[in-house]
Amino acid sequence: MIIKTFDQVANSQHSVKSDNWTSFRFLTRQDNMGFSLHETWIHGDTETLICYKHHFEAVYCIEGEGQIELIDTGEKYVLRPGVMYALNLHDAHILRAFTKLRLICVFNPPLRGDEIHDAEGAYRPADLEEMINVE
Ligand code: 9YT
Repeated sequence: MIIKTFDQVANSQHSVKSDNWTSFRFLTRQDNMGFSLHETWIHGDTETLICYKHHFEAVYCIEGEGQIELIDTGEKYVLRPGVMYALNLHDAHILRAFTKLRLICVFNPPLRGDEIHDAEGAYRPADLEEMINVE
């Protein structure tokens, strides 16, 4: 069994701060669960363009008010506690946080734990990460 507390994760290299968000990665690739599990805080009054080309992500909102806008269709969805969205089509979207959002995020394949978004709002594919680590 694996048990980790928020404080342990927050004080580790698996706590990652970006311009618009801070992500606490409770489970990462090294835990060999087949997915990673994060608590992510999206900073209030921010807009983030995201397109996870190489990953699937499910997101469950537990705090805050926001909105997701799909780039392809312009559709907008309310984000508030109790709402889950899953990016099953690698959907390009804008994540708007009207207040600080607390989100529980699951990634498949799992993140290594220290990633931040590239210019396109994506993380590198896992196999590329492994090649870089071998070099
Ligand atoms: C909802 C979302 O994708 N936010 C960006 C950060 C990411 N979820 C992460 O790595 O925790």
